[in-house]
Amino acid sequence: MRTEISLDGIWQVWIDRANEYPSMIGPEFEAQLPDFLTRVEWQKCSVPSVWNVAEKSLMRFFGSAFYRTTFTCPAHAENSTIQLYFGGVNYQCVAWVNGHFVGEHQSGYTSFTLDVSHAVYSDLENYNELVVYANNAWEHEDRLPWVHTVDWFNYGGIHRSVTLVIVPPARIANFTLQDTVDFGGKDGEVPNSIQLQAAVELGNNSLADFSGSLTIEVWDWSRKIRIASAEDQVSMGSMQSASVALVVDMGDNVQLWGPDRPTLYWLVFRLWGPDDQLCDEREWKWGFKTLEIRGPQFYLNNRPFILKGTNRHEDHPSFGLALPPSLHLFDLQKMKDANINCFRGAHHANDEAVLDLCDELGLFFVEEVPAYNLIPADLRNPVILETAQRMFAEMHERDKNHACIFAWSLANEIHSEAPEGRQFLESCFAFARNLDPHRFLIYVSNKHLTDICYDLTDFLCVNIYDGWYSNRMEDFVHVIQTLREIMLDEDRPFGSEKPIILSEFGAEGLAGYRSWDGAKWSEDYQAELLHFYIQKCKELGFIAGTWTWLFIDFRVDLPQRPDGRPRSYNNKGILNEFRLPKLAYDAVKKLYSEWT
Ligand code: ADA
Repeated sequence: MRTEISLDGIWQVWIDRANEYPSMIGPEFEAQLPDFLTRVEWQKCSVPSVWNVAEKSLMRFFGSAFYRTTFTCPAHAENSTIQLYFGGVNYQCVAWVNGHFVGEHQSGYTSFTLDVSHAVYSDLENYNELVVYANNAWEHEDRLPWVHTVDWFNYGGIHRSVTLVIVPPARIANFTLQDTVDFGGKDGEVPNSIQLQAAVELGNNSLADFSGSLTIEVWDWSRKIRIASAEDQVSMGSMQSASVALVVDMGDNVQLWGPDRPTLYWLVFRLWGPDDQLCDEREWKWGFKTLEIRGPQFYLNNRPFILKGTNRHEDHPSFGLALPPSLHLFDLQKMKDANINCFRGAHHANDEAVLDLCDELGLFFVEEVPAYNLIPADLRNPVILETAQRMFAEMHERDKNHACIFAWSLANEIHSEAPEGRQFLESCFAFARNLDPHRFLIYVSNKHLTDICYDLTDFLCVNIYDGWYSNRMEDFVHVIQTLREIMLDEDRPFGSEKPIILSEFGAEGLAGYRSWDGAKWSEDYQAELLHFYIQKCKELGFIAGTWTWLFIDFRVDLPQRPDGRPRSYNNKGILNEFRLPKLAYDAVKKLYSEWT
């Protein structure tokens, strides 16, 4: 049977302070490994963690580190595939098990799996030694977003969980879920029918042929009852795979998922062998819903829906990027308390725990590829395009079955007013649409009236900082109204009428700085600006939602802009970095509670 064993805990680490191993090292390093392991002086560290918060000298260390731990395989792992699953390493990762190279991966925020079957000890009771190399250097042209300065911190290390996975020979390799909630074109909140489709990929990693069956059960865990099921026969040759499409008619005893009532159903997939022995089992929590765009509005489960949102970076002074699940829960609960129903993970794939919590709490999540602030030279670079597409594919593969996903965002503030931006986005949209024909695809723009790509996106996401970096806060209204007029008047340059949301707007509010005259940098000014923007959007009547920038203050690394980022922090959070509320938190909470 499938087994997952967490390897999180206290590991050993050696920081390459002298930059002896500055870049990609691969299989050839194997020969040096035994000497290396005895030569260097190891320290204790936690995994997950980032080295930057461990000590002052490492805060701005951008380079390499080696991690080391040991693990045992359970006895029943014979004939199984043995994998190591990494939740996230920033940025480049190379791994060895018992001195044997087992693989490498490059991407700061997406998860990956390495097959280590060939390297673990055969008796499976011995201690196995795992060595991991991580490098977050800046100088590589193909490392998104680190191709140039970005407005968040380049933390380094194994910043998410590591798990040992024992996969049985006959396995449920993958599944992709889709539901059909049919209201029959009528108003009302009760659908005529609900159907679940599951495209399941199976594998037979043994020398014998496989014949058996695949079942799916849908459980209402609150009532402890099974409410639907389906099954199909399966046969696979030795070392072959198979695809099975299961369709489950759910009848009418299903509650739909949404922020007000995030009802999840427990799906249990089982693969049975010829004499009904259980070979493999996978479980998932699924929320049934229907999301539509009708002209300038979103519809959730057949009712108009307004995105009352924010943005969030994964950051904390004590944890850096490696936030524990309890802190994710704290943040997301404070969002719910502020009547927030959606947020964008700025500007990259988040920890899986975040999406699980969004499913459970009823928060829509927008997940983004870190194609950030790319300039025309970047956008012409085929290596960067390939990296962005690979990152989308990895993000989508991991998170495609979450009820909370509202949209996939393919870029943020790239030069989408330039032909190179158009070319880049056309390629990214085509690539993403091919992998995901159903969910909303967007990019986030700050090019306002000069943007030439709005016809590509399912809805407009506009970043505006009038009243902070330039102009007066009132000036944003003209931009939004003009966008709307262009959309309606000039033979649909956007392709069609579509929702417009304000995806970023805000002001720096230094926590604790109060001002009788509402001076900039004060909490008072920040609250006033957010209040003005949200209130105006409500009055305009055609804005489909707002995502304030942003939820928490976060660490940045812009030494060339010390005046622009006091404390080396971006202070536009409505909470400070220790999650204490500013005046703006209460302002947003009140405005969102009144926006119906
Ligand atoms: C941009 C960018 C954000 C942040 C913000 C700001 O819109 O998308 O990452 O840098 O500006 O605070 O200026």
